[in-house]
Amino acid sequence: MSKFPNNFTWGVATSAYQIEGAAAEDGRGPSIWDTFTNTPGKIIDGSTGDVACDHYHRYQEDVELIASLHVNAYRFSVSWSRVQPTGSGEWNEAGFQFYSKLLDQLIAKNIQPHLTLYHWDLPQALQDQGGWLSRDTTQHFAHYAAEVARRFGDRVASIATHNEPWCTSVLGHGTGQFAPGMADPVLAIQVSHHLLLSHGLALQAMRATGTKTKLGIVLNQWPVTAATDSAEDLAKAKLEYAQSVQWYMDPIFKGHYPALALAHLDQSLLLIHENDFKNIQQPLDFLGVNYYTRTFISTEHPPRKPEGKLGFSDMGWETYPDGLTDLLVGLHQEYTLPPVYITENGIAVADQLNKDSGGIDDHQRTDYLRRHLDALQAAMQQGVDVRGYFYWSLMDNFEWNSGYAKRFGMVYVDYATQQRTVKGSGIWYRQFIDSHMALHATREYAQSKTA
Ligand code: IFM
Repeated sequence: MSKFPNNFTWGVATSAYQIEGAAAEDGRGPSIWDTFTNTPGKIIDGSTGDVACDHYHRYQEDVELIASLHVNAYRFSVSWSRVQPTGSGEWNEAGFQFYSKLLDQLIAKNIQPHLTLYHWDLPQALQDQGGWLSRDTTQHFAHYAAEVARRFGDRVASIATHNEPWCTSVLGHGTGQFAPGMADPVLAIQVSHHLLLSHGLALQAMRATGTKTKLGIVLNQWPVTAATDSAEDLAKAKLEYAQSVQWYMDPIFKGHYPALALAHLDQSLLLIHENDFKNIQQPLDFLGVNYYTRTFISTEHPPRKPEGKLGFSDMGWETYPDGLTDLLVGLHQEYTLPPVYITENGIAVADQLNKDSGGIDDHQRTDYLRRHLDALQAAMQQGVDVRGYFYWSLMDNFEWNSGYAKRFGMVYVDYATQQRTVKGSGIWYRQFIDSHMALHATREYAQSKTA
């Protein structure tokens, strides 16, 4: 039985570059992902986001699709270079119009829009000036944030500054798997600092507009499990948690970096200005948590692997719902959290369209979803103030360096025809939301009769 509160937010999520397409239309400037995908060898299937799900042209149909799932919220991101082609200077009115029409459509369907400002697609012009390695980018970001808040603040339920800054820092600058494709861990640390700073500056710039919308950030997080009780495994697991989770949480909630992580890096290489932490540690209206799996640490050679009792996704990620409970309860114990939203949670499955039935039986995804919703309830019962859940993703889309080879959607996309088909998991989610609503309606009715 659903123990989620009556006013719980039920949503699905996407991001601009992964679904929009229309890469060079109506004045959109190139972003670092356009450059990266057009660099041979970077994307597994050699694809780009030039067309993606063609959402730019099909947004009306897509809003109908969202509504058909009976969710009450939709999380999406704004492509910075669509609304400001060079990341500074001129605004592109056609770009703003697209999002404005999307918002109108969502609101008309009673779906709350949750907007993310940065889901990894930095305008290429800013990259040419140093990208996130340059402090100037933090100012440009704050300027962009304020403009979006001024224009859309009264129509969106929330604005998140960054999505998963860990990915921009580590995968974009530390390992080079993501745009802009730099592979230097020292640069990655500096980038993480600038991302955090830009978050704090953007929050202040948005608050200064007087917007009443809820402001926050979205972090990808995981609990870290040591493979054994050996001192080596335990120490490495602790360090990994400090470097990935606490590295972002501590500056935002405590105003400094975690000492353990600092002790493991050459601090002379990290440039921090006076007042940076003051700027970063801004009060948040919400924290977005993206959870997919835990991190498993083994110092043995070859390393031990998790048992994976519940299996692995098509990305090779272990299905580990208890990790969601552990993570949230751990965060709740360590920090004074604002209301939390699970802004992403989902699984890639090698879905096949059943030619006979025309449907997609993705029971592995349904099982993942059901178990994670149970895990979320368990965290809430232990006192974590969770206000909403967004499944990643609404539909199959461009999965970064995996191209179109991995499918996370509740809706199947046939990329040749752009036909969308709701998968079994989407039907299950709709029924789950319906029964949750019906339960509350029944409770309210019963209460009104006994009052
Ligand atoms: O597709 C991504 C999304 O853009 C950010 N979070 C993880 C998802 C799955 O890899």
